[in-house]
Amino acid sequence: MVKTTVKIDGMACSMCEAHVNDSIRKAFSNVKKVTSSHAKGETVIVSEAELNADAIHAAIDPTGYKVLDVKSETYQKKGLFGRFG
Ligand SMILES: [Cu+2]
Repeated sequence: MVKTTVKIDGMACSMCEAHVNDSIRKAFSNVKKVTSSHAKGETVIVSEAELNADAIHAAIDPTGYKVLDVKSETYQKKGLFGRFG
């Protein structure tokens, strides 16, 4: 799993967040989870494979919001039993 953090300029409310989330879900079929925050100006995407940064731009650009930065990292779900291991 890969966690992608996208810095996005222009989101002002929860409607904007929903708009961005929808665009990401439409653009990528392997997205498990997408969460946007207009307060932080970022969208966090969890997907099975790394997302192409150009494709993220292509998905967000038409919405009118601006992608400032895309960062990917390996995502490990912290299991309940992790602390005992
Ligand atoms: Cu809005």
